[in-house]
This record gives sequence, C-alpha cells and structure tokens, in this order.
Amino acid sequence: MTETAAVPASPPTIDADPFAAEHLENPEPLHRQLREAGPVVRLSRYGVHALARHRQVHATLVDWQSFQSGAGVGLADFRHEKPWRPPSLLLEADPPHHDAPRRVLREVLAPLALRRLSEEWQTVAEDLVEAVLTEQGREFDAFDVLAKAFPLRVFPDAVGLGPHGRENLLPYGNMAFNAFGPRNALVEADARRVGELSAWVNTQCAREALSEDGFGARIWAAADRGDLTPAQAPLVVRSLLTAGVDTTVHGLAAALYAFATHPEQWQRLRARPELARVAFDEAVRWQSPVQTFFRTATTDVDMAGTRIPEGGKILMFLGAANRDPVRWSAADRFDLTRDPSGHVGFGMGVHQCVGQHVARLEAEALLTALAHRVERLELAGEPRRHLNNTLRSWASLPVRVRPAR
Ligand code: 8QM
Repeated sequence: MTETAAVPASPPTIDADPFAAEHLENPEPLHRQLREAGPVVRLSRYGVHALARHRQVHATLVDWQSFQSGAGVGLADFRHEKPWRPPSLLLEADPPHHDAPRRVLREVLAPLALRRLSEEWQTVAEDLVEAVLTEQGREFDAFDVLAKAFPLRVFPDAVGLGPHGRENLLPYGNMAFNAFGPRNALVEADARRVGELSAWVNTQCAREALSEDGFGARIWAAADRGDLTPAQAPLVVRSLLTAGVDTTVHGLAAALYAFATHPEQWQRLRARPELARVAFDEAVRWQSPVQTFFRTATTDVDMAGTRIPEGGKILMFLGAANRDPVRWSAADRFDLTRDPSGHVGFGMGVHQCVGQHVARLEAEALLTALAHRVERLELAGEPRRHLNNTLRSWASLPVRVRPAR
C-alpha cells in the first residue's frame, strides 16, 4: 500500500453544483457520490476541494491551525471579498481572537447556567403540546405549530429580546445561512431585505434593547467586567440571534420528521422518555440541519494524497460525514439504540456549537412533552422542504397523531 504518495495526484473532479435546488432538496445521492469518489474531491463548479468522508471532515474541523475560519466559513473569501456583514467574532474568527468571545458565550450558555430555564421550558412545552392537541385536533403541520412555535416561545425571551419584530428572526437566519453559499437565486431572493433585517437585528444587540436577566444582559455584563470590549458585546449577542433560532427550529423539525417516519423509534421513546436527548442527537446526525461549512487552508496541506493549496477553500459536507458507512453501521437508519456521539452535526474542535446545550434542552422539553401525550405519530401528507444554501430546512411537516389517554 502506498499511503504516502510522494507526488500528490490530482483528485477526482465532480461537476455537480451542491447548492443547486435538486441537491438541496435531496442531498443524499450527491453525498454518496462524493464519498465514493475519494477522500478529497475537486468541485469544478466553484474551484474548491470538498470532503464528504467522516475521517477527513473530522480531521479538518479539529485542525484550526491548517484550516482557518477567519477568511469566512462560506464560499466567499473574506481576504478578497467584502463580507455581507461585519464578520462573526465566534464563527468567522480563529484563536487567539476567537478565545475571549468563545469563553464568554460558553459560560453564558453552560449547562449550569441553563438549569434555571429547564423547568420553565418543560412547562411551556407541556402547555404547547396540550394546546396543539385541543386546538388543532389530530392532524396539523408539526413544523408550524411545534418546531417553529416552541423555540420562538422560549429562546427570544431567554436572550432578553423585546416583544417587537421577533418575526424577523427566522428570515434573518435564513439570509445568514444562505450567505455561506454561492450567490445563487436563494441569495438573490433575500437581497431586498438585507438592510431592513440587519438593521433590526443590530438594534436588538444594544444593551438598552435587552432585558436585565437574559443571555444578552450576561454578555454585556462580561463587557463590564472587561472580559469583552464594549465593541465586541453586541456582535456576540448577534451570534445568538443568528445561530440560535433557525438551527433549533429545523433541528426540532428533523427530530419530528425522524419519529413520524420511524414509528418503532417513537414507541421506544414513549417507553423511555429519558432517551429524548440522545434521540435529538441521533436526529441531528441523521438529518444534519447544518449541512456544510467551508474552511480556508492557511498553508499548502497534503490530505490523503491531494495537495490543498494555501488560500484554497475546502467545503466540508457534515451531512455526508454523518452518514459515512465507514464510520456508522446502517448509517441511513434513524436508530435510538446507536451511540451518535462523534457526529459532526454540531461541528467539532474549537468551534463546536457553543449553543448545543440550549438546543438539547429545547429538544428534551418538547420531545418529552410529546412522548407523554402522543401515542402515535405519523405523516399525514408529503413533507415539504424549504431550500437554503446551508440549512436542511422545512416548509411544512403534516402529521397525524393519536393522543395518549
Ligand atoms: C452556524 O453569527 C454567528 O456567530 C454564527 C452564525 C451561524 C452559525 C454559528 C455562528 C453554525 C450555526
């Protein structure tokens, strides 16, 4: 075996556009093709390298020295192109600049800091499920009334947002997640609202706009202590508003879709509601709500026989890695008995999702409430995707339920 080829060969080239509607709608066939083509492939359409196997995606995520985020984690190279908004201090930064904002947000969103929310969110979830069952009956759009409704009921309050304009949160996130991709029709469709939505979000990040007891206020308190500069605080709040809404909405939708299509797994959760957390992680592995991110090579890097040039963009297919048959047995199966840890749906390494405990708490509250009240859950119609360059997202998820007695 010649594992260490002295002269890097040119990798297999694939001409498909992963951001074309057909692949966003149904990404698995292209993911399979990319994984099978090789450990590193070339995407001719965008002049970037791509990784779809778990081993290489994982290795790239944990090697922030060779693969930076500061040049942007989308297709655009911030060293040559002006970003659509000031870069995120978390997502689009590298150590050492990344360290202080990361530490602050990690503390604000730590499991211990969330404990006081847990009981309240459970009650909200129980009330929501009860209201849906009485008001909607046995058939409803689980995307609208559960996956969208629940995070919007708990998260903006937890941040400390005011009551006005909350309907801007999802469109703003949708725009931000589209912006990581190429400037295609999805980005064009958002263009006319960029100014208005950005202005609203930026206004919400000011100290005066935030209540005194939320995540936002705690970020500002960190600035008062000198852990952040006053200029950094609003950008860290902006990260919460960008990364904290659409992700959980579509992540919860992924979990509901998984259960609606796997009745035996629903029965397993009903028998043991304490599986709600692992079920959510398995749903994140199985659907990968965040499908892709880019890195930029800081130097020439040889990976599995391919030389990635300094400055080159690398597209990581998180969703493909999360179903790599080399890493996962029966990778395409949603299965509560597996251990999904090691999935890259929340990333890995220094940037691994800092809000994952918030997401898990939301999921635990909603899934537990449902498991107690719903005996059967099934699709009542064809689910519809909403297309986004980065998020595997939903437009509707019609379900039929049989309430437990
Ligand atoms: C994706 O603005 C940000 O800091 C930010 C935006 C999007 C994400 C993360 C952070 C991964 C969920």
